[in-house]
Amino acid sequence: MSTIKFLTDNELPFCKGCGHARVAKNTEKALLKLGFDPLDVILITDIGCHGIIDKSFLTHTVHGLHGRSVALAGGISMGISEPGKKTVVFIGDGGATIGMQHLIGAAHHGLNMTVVVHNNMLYGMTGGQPSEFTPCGFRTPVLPEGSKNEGYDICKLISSAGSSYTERVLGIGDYSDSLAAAFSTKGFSLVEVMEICPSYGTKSNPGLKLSTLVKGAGLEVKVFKSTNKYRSHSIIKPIETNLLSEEHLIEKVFETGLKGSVSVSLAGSAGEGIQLAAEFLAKAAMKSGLHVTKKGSYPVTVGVGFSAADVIISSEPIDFTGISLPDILIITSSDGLSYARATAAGMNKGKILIDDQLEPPVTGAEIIKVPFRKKAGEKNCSLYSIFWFLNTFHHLPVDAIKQVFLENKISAKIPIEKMMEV
Ligand SMILES: Cc1ncc(C[n+]2csc(CCOP(=O)(O)OP(=O)(O)O)c2C)c(N)n1
Ligand code: SF4
Repeated sequence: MSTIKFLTDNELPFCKGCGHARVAKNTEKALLKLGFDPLDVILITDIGCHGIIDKSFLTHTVHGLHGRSVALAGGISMGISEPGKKTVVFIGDGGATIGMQHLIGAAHHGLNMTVVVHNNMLYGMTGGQPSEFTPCGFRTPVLPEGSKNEGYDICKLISSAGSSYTERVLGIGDYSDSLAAAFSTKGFSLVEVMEICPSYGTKSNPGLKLSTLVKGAGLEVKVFKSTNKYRSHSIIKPIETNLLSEEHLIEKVFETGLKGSVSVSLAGSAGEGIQLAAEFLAKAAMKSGLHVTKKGSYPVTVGVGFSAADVIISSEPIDFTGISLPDILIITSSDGLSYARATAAGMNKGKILIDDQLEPPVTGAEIIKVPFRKKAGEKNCSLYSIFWFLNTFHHLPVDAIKQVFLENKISAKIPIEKMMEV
């Protein structure tokens, strides 16, 4: 007997009798039948009761915004072109209502994934509001008189949009063969699992049987004929290279004596190269054999206002990418100063490197004024600040940042000597 498991031994997180638990168990059974390894499977869930299952799965898991799991899965499945990997989406009828265009688009373009719709005909997690899947007459706590509208027949919609395998099942007993049929279909497949939420659906509709409800709603329990098979000429082509391939590996070339980690926050203005400077620092650290994380923040109006980035470099693996208070805060403009003022106020140690034309913020950190803008101008002050930082404090070999700079086309425009001035 196989010792492979897809679910942890922890109790599943749903109310007693919730059909979502059966989906999880049938999914495990179907994946086992097909001989998958847990790390061959990427499970994408989103907001709702169905989504809290991801902590129980031993597969890769990604948790997205409500109704956006199919969109996330589209990117993931196109990025991972390795055969033998399986992208599975769990979504509720609420999420499918919100993200219906993603479902139709993914089916239409034959994106490689299986969507398992947990259709309990209401929004479970928020107390039983009706969704676009709620059948006529079905009562929910906020619709005690029963829905006056027909719900969507997602299987009809999706099979006509181009799904390669579409099936509706009643969410009782063993339906792992149906899931296995979908999981082993190339391109887009969908299984709609019909359920009644015990906490809201059953309470509002006492005595109602699932099969009676489904039949009464005119929803056929069957495999739906595909009206548009997976097309090799699909206008969206899978990405040829694998996002997980080693193609973009940055080789270690330099040595560093850094022990532990250093966190660097950069705060400046949009258009002044903050993200590029952070990227150069991150790459220089990678070339020095360190672990690195990099994160950028900027307003939705990307062309104006602040631009900020956090970089952690470390001799040890980094388990958390956030920086609440950095070891080094670099401020290159007044936008950056406004953005970083609260961070500076919280710092009781570390260093703040700030452009010498700015009034230093209130802080317990050491303030070092540097003529970033005067030396390099507004376009290059951020990049210069990174060179200045490494030239002065030597957390990384300066040759590492020089090499990153010279490998970038920016080096054709700026003489490296300019960056090296301290
Ligand atoms: C865009 C958006 N709208 C509304 C919400 C609030 N919300 C959180 S869970 C939920 C209900 C989820 O229902 P469903 O997707 O059917 O999953 P279930 O809980 O029934 O498994 C709602 C409306 C949200 N998080 N995001
Ligand atoms: S509220 Fe309903 S959908 Fe959510 S876990 Fe409980 S029974 Fe399941």
